[in-house]
Amino acid sequence: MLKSIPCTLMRGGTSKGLYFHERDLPAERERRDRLLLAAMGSPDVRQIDGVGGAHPLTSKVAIIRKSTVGHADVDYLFLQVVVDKAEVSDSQNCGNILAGVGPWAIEQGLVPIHGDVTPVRIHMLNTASIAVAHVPTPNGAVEYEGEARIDGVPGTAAAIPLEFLDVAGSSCGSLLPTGSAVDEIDGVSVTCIDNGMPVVVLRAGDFGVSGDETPEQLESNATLKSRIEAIRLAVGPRMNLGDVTRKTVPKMCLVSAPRQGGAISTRTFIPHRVHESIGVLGAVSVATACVIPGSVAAEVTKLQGDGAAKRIEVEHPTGFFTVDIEVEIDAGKIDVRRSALLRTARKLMSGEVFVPGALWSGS
Ligand code: NQM
Repeated sequence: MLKSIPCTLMRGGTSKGLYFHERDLPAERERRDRLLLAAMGSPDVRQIDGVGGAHPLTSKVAIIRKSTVGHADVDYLFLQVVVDKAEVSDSQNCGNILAGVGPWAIEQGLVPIHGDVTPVRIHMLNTASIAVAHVPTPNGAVEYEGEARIDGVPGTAAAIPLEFLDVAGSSCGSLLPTGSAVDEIDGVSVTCIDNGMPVVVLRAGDFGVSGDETPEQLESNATLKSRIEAIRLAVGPRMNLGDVTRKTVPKMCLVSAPRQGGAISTRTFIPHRVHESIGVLGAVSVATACVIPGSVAAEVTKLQGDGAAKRIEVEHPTGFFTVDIEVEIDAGKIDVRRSALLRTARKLMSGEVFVPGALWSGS
């Protein structure tokens, strides 16, 4: 008999996924992952026998509970359910799915409403770091509708500002995990950076592309993909990520000079499909690379203003991603003071997802 598991389908930023309360899933990881694969319909490129959307950006899971640490309201574990392989990865965080965590936690009664905007402190388990989501709660309820627009999502919705407090080096141990702003790998200059997401910044021109190709054009370039994957596998251990063959990090970001009046143009492999826009923490990492002298990003970026606090418009295939960062650089020491940005989210459906009963009972 099919087994039902309570969950909510939500759009978080430019991603979509299932949001679960931790208590509704088995604690044992293998059993939990088998159930999530079945819920999403993986492994299958079409995810036809599940609710996944047949793309990494729509095959995501958030598992949430009341926080076990004093300085947060809720704990959030992000899981990437791989579309075409029987793999569920916790090797990365996701700042887009994060946008739905605050509204979900309030509606589940995990966080009380505080006036018109309720701050929700979220302990992100994948990277042991804290984000604060400012969730609109006028009239004592979460408001999803509003006038904020984010590129990559049609229409408008209520703004959910997100602030990251301590994400620098949260996956790799330090902001510049190789100890350098630029390294040579396979004859190519790369910047390895982790301001919330491990990213390898590469010059598009070094790969014979301009950097304003569509995701489809880049994905159909087999030579480009294999060169980028070879660099990814080589830098993984140098970024303290170990063997990254089966990991979804580091992300590989081709950068070039901005074309639309922003600070930098990006095309990001995540790491095998090309992002339709750019990941949240991926954008924060790239924006941070823009202000680090000598980095591959700094060479092509066009920055406004001189102060430590900057608004950086990261261009991507479907528009701009605006990141506010404050980075202090003193005698070579880099101190990331603040990273913040705007997302929106929408509750799409709440109910139960059905999975084969045998998977639930573990037989
Ligand atoms: O970088 C896609 C996304 C992401 C991750 C990816 C993300 C982030 O757009 O914080 O949001 O890079 O796999 O959802």
